[in-house]
Amino acid sequence: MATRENNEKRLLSRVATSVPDAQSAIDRSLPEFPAATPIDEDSYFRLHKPPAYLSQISTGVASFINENHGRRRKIVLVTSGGTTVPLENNTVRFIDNFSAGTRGATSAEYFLEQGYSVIFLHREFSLLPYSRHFSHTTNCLLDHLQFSQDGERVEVDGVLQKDLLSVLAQYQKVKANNMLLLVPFTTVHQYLFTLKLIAQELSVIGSDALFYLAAAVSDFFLPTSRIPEHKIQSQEHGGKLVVDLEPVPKFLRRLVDSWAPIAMIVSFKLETDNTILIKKARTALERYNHQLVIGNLLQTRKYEVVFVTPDNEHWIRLSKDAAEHKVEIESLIIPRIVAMHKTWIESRETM
Ligand code: 9Z3
Repeated sequence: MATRENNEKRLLSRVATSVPDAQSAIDRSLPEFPAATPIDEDSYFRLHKPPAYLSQISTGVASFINENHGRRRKIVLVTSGGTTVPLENNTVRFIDNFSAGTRGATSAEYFLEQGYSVIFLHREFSLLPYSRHFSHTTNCLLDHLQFSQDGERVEVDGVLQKDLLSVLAQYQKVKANNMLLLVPFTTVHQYLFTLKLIAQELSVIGSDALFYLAAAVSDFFLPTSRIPEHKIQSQEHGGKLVVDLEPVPKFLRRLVDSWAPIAMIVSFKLETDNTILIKKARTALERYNHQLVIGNLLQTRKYEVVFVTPDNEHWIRLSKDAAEHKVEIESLIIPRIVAMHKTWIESRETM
């Protein structure tokens, strides 16, 4: 088992998504996309080249699913962090978004606590389960380390001792049981291809698979055929930078209809205007016909979310007291989803 885990790790550790693929510089053989027509999901995958490392990810993911499902564990794909849209092939500039991956990394921990195995599809260098507690902004580890009396060892100070003991115990248990697989992405293009691949691999476990799509996915992208190879020069086009983006294909439709038709799918809807949140979440649910949309506002996402299902809307809120005691809203979200997933699996069994 350890060898298999090492093998998965070795394969995935060679994948560096933030390094641009200079080989695939502008490909003029690709037809130009019509500006006004939305690019549908099929043509996106037909007209764009998959990332070169995808077969490595495929091997790692297949082995992880095989082992974990063999141990009768349910598997959740958690997506996390923001996708980028490169403006140049040798990427100097790109469009990004705010997400640090807090929702995804936190949720992954609560799924693991519930006995799920987790494939963590995350923006490279964004927050990770467990290590997130000691990032450079929260509890910078170096600030809590000190030399032992003999100066030969390093010790953790009293402030962090309790937290570190608890996080380390959970992390080591998860590692020893090979329950967490980290898969990186950087661009929206890499995200879409990797999501499709993992969904197809997960289809072998049917309703035991759960999708929890918390990544902040760009709504717009620049087709490969229009990305210049080199850094855009400031004197080009009269000194202006005019970016003409296409809408990202509605990949959720494909996920629900064909990549993972039997799995339970949870997506997030992010808005900043509270008057449209529920309406937008319900539209997404009706359009894609999946099981749950969790609506959240940028401003309050850490304290309240709304579960939108075909026949219900239900707010989950942290009380003031809970928020002050640093209770995480994901500790309320995940047990509810796990219960819904159980019902989903039972309903599929009786079909
Ligand atoms: C979310 O709404 C996540 O909860 C956040 C988490 C990105 C707000 P943080 O990383 O933030 O914890 O700071 N994710 C989904 C965002 C998204 O792109 N949704 C699409 C949409 O709104 C649908 S897939 O249309």
